[in-house]
Amino acid sequence: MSCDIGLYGLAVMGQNFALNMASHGFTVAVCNRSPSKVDTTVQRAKDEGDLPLIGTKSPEEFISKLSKPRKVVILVQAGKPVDLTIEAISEFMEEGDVIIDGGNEWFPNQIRRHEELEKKGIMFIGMGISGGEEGARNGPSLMPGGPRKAYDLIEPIIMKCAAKAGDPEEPCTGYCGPIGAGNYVKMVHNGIEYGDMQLIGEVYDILKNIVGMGNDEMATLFEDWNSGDLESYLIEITAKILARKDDLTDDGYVVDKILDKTGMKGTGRWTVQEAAEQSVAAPLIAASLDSRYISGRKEERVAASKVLQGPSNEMPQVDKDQILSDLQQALYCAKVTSYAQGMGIIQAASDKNEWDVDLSLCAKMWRGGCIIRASLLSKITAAFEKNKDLQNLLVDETFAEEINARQMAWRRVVSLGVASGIATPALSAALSYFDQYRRDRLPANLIQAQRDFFGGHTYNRVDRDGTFHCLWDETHKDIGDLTGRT
Ligand code: NBP
Repeated sequence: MSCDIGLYGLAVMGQNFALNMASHGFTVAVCNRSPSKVDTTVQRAKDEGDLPLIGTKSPEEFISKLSKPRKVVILVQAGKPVDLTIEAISEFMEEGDVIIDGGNEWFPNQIRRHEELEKKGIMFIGMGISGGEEGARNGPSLMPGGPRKAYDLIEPIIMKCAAKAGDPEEPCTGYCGPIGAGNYVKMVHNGIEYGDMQLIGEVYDILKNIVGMGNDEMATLFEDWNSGDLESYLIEITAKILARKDDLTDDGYVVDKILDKTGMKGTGRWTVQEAAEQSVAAPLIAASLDSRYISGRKEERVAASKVLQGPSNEMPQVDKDQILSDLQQALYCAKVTSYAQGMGIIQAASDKNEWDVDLSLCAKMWRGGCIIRASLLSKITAAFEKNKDLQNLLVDETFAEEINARQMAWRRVVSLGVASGIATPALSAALSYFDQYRRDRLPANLIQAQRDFFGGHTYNRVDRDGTFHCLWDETHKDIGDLTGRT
């Protein structure tokens, strides 16, 4: 049998994505470093309806089963294993073939691989995949970046295998841009995911520790929110998580037994690093990353809790209906701000690298299959479709109107957290971002004056053109326009 596509790497993601492609009628050849996973995958293909999938036990046999131009998806652990796999399989490939790495990879690594493979005439695509095991099997969000010619070869396959979303339904995939762009979009997706999760965590903290709600009541609230503006996968699973009883002890809820330490694999950190690299403010994503770092210092926190105190006054009295409505609105505003920051990072990188990433496509691809899927993304898609040059999502007419109208709820939530000693780093960081971004004059004039005072860094004036420096101590006067002076 001559196969349409090959898949190398049969752990959780690879096995499921191979079966996904086969269940869409594509004949798939599979291979893995340890042969036992090949047997498991072949067996699963049989069990799941005799899907067109064949197992191979060596790179040479694997490549020999593919029709030309050959297309191979790699889904092994990111980093060195990808390089080793490319080395092993490319030996048997030829000019015009395509390798697609679906790992969560640091984008410069993909650019390097592209340059190395280009010398052999093999095309390389870095494709971000989101949705975990379930998405890989039933429809993930796929974010490919690489040569257009290579993308055209895989488009018919990925369009069928990606998740579908929207009305009318569309595949959650599309051409992100040249090599690096797809992994970059996926990286920022993960940064936004950190933000969404942290925001929900902060709301949970307020509901539990200020409003005093129990798990079942909170679960019902999240379920209710999931049928409105906040409809999303993460809100949906939060409702389920909160309601889950602990089978292990037959006592209480699982969520209350889980150690309060959040793990991470690095993509959130990359996003924050990249935001700094592109000089784009992404304080909400950074606050989410910082919160994971603080959560990791459990022992220190336990010791600190014995020394440091919160506010000495009683918890503020809250009107329950008011605070629940405020929280819903605050969460919505902060989510929009989070997307504004994430899209800002992608736009800056796209400009710098000349990737020409379409932000409406990013939002469209994230509507289904991935962890951050949310009904809000249809509105974000529409905002960027309406105005390709939208500088910031917050200034889109629809979002501006919504946030202007809901901001008092957001402010009340943040104030309540501050007064109660319950930290809301992401909700607050988003609100501060909003309050800075919406102002035509910031205190940055004073900071620039300080820079000029101690370092002669010069400044521009609001009333005339040119570059100025002031002898602050001596004359307290501007010494004039320095433009052109050496
Ligand atoms: P893992 O990231 O756990 O990697 C396991 C796979 O890598 C196995 O097939 C293993 O082969 C192979 N491998 C290793 Br480890 N070292 C190798 C080497 N030196 N040469 C060849 N193969 C090697 O798998 P995963 O969780 O399925 O994820 C695959 C990729 O997809 C990763 O980049 C991940 O970041 C990304 N991703 C994962 C998820 C998720 O939810 N898990 C979601 C989105 C993206 P072996 O069987 O012989 O040990």
